[in-house]
Amino acid sequence: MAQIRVITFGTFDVFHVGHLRILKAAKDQGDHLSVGVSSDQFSFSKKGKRPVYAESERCEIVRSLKYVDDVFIEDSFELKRDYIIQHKANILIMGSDWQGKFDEFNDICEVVYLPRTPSISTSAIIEKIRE
Ligand code: C2G
Repeated sequence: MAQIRVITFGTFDVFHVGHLRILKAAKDQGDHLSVGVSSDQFSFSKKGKRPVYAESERCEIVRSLKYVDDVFIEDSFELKRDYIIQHKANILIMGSDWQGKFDEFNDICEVVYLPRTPSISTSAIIEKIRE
């Protein structure tokens, strides 16, 4: 049977268990997982602040995970269709905070939104450290 290829995207800044769980859940949907890690510039344009960890460090962390087969830099929303095609993805996984946002790609792959891990986020961790 043909390999099922999964793709997902994220900033993965100050890597935490919510990130880990969605990557595991994404891999569980198929055989091969490609992860697009937001560039520092794209991340700034999405969130209005620079990530704590540089893109090279965020890529290094994500690449080292046993669930992850391939890592690349995500530069923009506009390129998402190209990334899905380049990586031959059959399924796009995103957390439920993106519910409905990527339904336009249903013509080239299955788009699945998985529940977020409650009560954990990079911003909450940064806030906690600040206190
Ligand atoms: N996530 C999660 N549970 C959390 C926090 C995050 O499941 N408690 C998931 C998000 O839903 C997302 C992934 O982890 O699917 C990465 O989250 P972020 O690093 O916040 O990614 P984001 O900046 O939202 O980038 O083009 C889409 C973007 O690249 C998504």
